[in-house]
Amino acid sequence: MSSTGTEQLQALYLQMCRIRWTEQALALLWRRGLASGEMHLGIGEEAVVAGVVGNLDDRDAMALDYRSTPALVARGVDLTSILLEVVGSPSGLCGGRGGHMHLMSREHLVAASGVVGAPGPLACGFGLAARTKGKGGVAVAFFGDGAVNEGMLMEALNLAAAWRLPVVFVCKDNRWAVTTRSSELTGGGLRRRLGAFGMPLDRVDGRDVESVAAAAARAVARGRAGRGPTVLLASCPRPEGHFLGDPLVRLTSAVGELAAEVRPLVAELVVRPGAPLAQRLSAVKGIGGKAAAVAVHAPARTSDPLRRAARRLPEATSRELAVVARREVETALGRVLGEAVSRA
Ligand SMILES: Cc1ncc(C[n+]2csc(CCOP(=O)(O)OP(=O)(O)O)c2C)c(N)n1
Repeated sequence: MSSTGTEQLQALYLQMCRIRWTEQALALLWRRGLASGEMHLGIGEEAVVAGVVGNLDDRDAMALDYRSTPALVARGVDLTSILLEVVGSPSGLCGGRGGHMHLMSREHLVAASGVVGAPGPLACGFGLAARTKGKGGVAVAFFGDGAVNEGMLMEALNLAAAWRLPVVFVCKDNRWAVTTRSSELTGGGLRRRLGAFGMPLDRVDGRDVESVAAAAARAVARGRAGRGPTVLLASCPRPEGHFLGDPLVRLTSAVGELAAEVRPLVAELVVRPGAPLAQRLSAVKGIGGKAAAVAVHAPARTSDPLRRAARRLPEATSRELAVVARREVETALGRVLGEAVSRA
């Protein structure tokens, strides 16, 4: 690997570690009951996010989904202000009003939405603004595979293609939309659907940060040169499932933990009146089938994007970078926990 290549990989790995520890800090805040609502983490998406965002500069904008914290971290948004926002502090990034799903930073030109598919139209707006400014800026939209079944995303792809907007559409494909396999509800298939608007589509292994960074560099260069939008289709399994405490993941990985919760449901199977037994059994079979699919498609430890990147670096270097990132996140977390205690 050239020395520039090594430096780039080191920078990307540091960013991925920052993202991972921040997501773990969010998990800790949520488990302690300090962050309300569901918690959607981006663990597993580190390589996609670091690889894409590493190609952006101050001219560029990002439209994010509800797994937005990784991209905010990679963009350089202050870690403490992100964590404070998630615990609802008035000193948080959005004054404590956004929660983890609706984060934004005007200064960094980033905005997230809990509405599936919304990053598409938002990125078109950002892209149009960038083109109007004429400084070569691009916009990036991050969304999941389930979002391709939202009309507004299809319209955004069409508009970007028709107007040759400088937008990079990044589909993070984990193959699931909450509890449904995307392949079961995406007519025509993901790749053909995303590639149907006449713009280039680059398929990448979303666990390999260098492949993502190279593909994103090509897509961003096209946008900057006024050659229009690109789609990046990045596969990236997520070990935590849809949200923290995902029952399907727990069903397959922590059976003992769930036994107490499942027992009353089993008892309900024979309670009358209610649906016919055959119908009830068929529902149970459906849940079992989904759990089996989750087990079959569970990401292997070897597919962890951080491990993959670390293996490409000298061991001492990767360890050192991981420590740097951990310290940064621990400092931010310490401040947030301190504030939470003094507010309580
Ligand atoms: C317009 C809209 N419809 C439905 C939902 C409920 N919902 C939240 S996440 C989700 C699945 C999205 O799956 P995918 O796009 O693959 O993203 P992932 O959560 O896997 O990252 C759905 C249907 C929503 N938030 N917005």
